[in-house]
Amino acid sequence: MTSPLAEIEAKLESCVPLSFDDGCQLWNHHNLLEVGLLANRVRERLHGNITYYNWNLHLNSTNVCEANCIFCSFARLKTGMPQAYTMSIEQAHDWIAERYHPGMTEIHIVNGLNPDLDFQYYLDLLRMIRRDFPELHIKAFTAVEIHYFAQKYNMSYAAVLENLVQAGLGSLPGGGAEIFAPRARQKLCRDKVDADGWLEVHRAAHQLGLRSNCTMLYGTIETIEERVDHLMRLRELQSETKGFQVFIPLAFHADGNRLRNLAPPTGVEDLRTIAVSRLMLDNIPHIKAYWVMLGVKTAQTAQFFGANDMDGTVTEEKVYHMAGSHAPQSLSIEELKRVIRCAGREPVERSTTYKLISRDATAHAAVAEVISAV
Ligand code: V47
Repeated sequence: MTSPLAEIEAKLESCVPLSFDDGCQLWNHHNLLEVGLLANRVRERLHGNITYYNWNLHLNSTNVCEANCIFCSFARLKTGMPQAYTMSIEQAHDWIAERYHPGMTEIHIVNGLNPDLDFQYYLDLLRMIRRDFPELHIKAFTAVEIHYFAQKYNMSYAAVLENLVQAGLGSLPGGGAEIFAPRARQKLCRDKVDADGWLEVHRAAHQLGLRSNCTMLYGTIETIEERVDHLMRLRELQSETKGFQVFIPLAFHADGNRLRNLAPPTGVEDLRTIAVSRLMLDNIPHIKAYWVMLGVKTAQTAQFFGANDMDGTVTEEKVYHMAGSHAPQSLSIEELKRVIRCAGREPVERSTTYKLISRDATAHAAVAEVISAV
């Protein structure tokens, strides 16, 4: 008897992109291991035994946010509300200085949509980091924030991005995509830019030569069809611009937000989402199992279900910890390497844009050998 996944398998073997129906079938297929095996084959074809990580730091310089997203535990609607905060540039400097170590390569910045800040604040923030921490690549501001700046300060997306790049921006993170389908998006985050706008910001960034990441929030109220639609829309833009470097599925966390009565995604759903993403997004090179969001143990397992990246040391994360993540606040480089090795993969340090970072000649030779075998 032929396997129900035989047709999909044949397409994967001849590198034919999967269809909408294939995506739904993979999500509904009863046997997670069969789906995982297909995803792992693609993952190993692309990346061999390598799992990437980086040495990074997170900064959220304000959590004041006009958007009232019902899944969010991090934001506070107005300045002055309990737990609302906005760092001055000096405070942001000190926050980074307290956590910075020579050798770190990236700072990841995501903020609320704060009505009380002018554009100069963001330019000053970037300039301060470029001046005082020149080794850090600045991956900052989701497409939702870029759209907000464009509207509020009356500029085109390209003009916003060009100004930010001149001040030090290096690439865009993938947040704010949530779920593109209007039915779910209206309920989850009606104040945010819609799907077309989110995609248009990334298109504008790619046209300027910037690299960016992309995400999908899963496990709230979306249907399987809406997830597949989301992946296909990302794949479509990627076939046009080739600017996305990594896809990061983001599992819903329920503590402290208005969807707290929803049961969060289980481990099986987490692994299946990683696997289906790897299989559907044939033109996006990397799939990240973000350990803060999945927990270290599932992120390790995900390395055999399609993922080839764990994210980095992170160093104080707020968005997921305020929503109930029990993962540690940070992992050291040694811990990251250990958990990747224990998962049966070869840890390789990367820059934000997936350039190999080798801190000694032996590591360089070992990695060159692994890469040449792929
Ligand atoms: O945009 C917010 C999501 C995103 C919750 O680009 C939630 O490398 C689940 O985008 N449950 C921010 N998800 C995080 C993000 C990210 C993280 C790590 C790496 C990169 C990258 C990007 O987190 C938000 C939203 O989609 N989010 N609240 C929640 N309760």
